[in-house]
Amino acid sequence: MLEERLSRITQVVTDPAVMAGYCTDFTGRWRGRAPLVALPSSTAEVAEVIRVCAGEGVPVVPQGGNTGLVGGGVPVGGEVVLSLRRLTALGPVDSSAQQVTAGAGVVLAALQRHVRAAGLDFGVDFAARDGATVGGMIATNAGGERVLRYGTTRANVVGVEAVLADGSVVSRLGGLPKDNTGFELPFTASEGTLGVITAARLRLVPLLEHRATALLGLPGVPAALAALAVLRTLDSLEMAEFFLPAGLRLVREHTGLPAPTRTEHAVYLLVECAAPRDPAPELHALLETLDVPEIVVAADTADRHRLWRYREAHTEAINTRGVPVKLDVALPLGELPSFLEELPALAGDAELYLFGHLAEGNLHVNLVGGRDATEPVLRRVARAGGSISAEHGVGRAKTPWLHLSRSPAELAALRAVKHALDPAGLLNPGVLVP
Ligand code: 2HG
Ligand code: ZN
Repeated sequence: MLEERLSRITQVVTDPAVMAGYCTDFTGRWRGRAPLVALPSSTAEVAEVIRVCAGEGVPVVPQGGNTGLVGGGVPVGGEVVLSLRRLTALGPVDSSAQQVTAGAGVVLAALQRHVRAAGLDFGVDFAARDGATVGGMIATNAGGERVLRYGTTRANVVGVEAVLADGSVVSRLGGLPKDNTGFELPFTASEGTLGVITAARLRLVPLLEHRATALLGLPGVPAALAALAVLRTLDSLEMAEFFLPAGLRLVREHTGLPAPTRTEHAVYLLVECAAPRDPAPELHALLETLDVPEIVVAADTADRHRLWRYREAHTEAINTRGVPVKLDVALPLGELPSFLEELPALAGDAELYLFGHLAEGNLHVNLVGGRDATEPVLRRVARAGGSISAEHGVGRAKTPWLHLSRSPAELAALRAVKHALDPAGLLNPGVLVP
């Protein structure tokens, strides 16, 4: 019996009440059944679990912090959930190489605390930092709030260790920034379909403790883009996040926060600069040259975090309205104004909440209730030369729409790679690869 065989190798959970947390996603939209959850505590255990499941022909859904939003980490019916949460080893920070090795189950906030204590930082940060894990971030190539400065997770990984579908282990944790011994196996953004990431060698960046944050109230998206163009002349710019009045109202109801500005504005742009020396004087001087109706400047760290909260609390505030359809899309910046004008009509009778990462044209289109507007919205994004999945991944949510962003030749190549590495379709079936 599978349960018996796996229990001999590692920790196994079968209690339905405990399993529920592994079988349902954060939004409540994606849920399924699993015979059990396996919680290995080492790479060797992961390899053993994979070997046993392969032998029994039982598919496996790898799962990190279960903060994903596209149904890529929860079972549908009958897959074993392979949770990597117990792989929490954190190696010493190598200050000369500016690197660290982290287990797949290390939570982003724990990684941040660990490397900041050594005067360094990790270049990726986002609202789900207290739950998201290193393995999941790599498997989805997570983006977040600092992409304009440090790139997505891909740019912050030197190498990974992973278990393949046959239970063999591939390990590139040596930390060599230069190593052209062939092409890299494509684990980044593979969403658990090609291998199970168990650890990673991560690139670190200098810890910039001096920060300056401001919230701009603007008359529209074109004005926000104009402000962004000027702000980008600052080397210290690290964050340019936007939200709209509807989302702000929801966040305020949910958090009890007061209005952030004197009057309501059509668009809010949250910007943050970080530098080795106080970036506030240059940010404030630049802001004075802009024609912006209202600017609120953070007075101290607590105030900075308060301003962030208006943006970061969107996801949890939207959940209070019901189970949202989340369309995480990206468009070329020049296409944003017309897309946003058409969006309410495309959304139909659904409640529409919109926020995201302006510098990458990454919009989080959240729809609650009404008719499912996924198809018209994604088709419109594709027509504009955008991406149907900017930073959350494809998961189960976007698989039917992948052809809108990838050509037939690309889809055939994806299938060929999947087949080569996982011929029996053991790893995360139904996710990403159509
Ligand atoms: C964010 O930017 C996350 O806060 C979540 O990517 C987006 O909830 C969402 O739609
Ligand atoms: Zn985001």
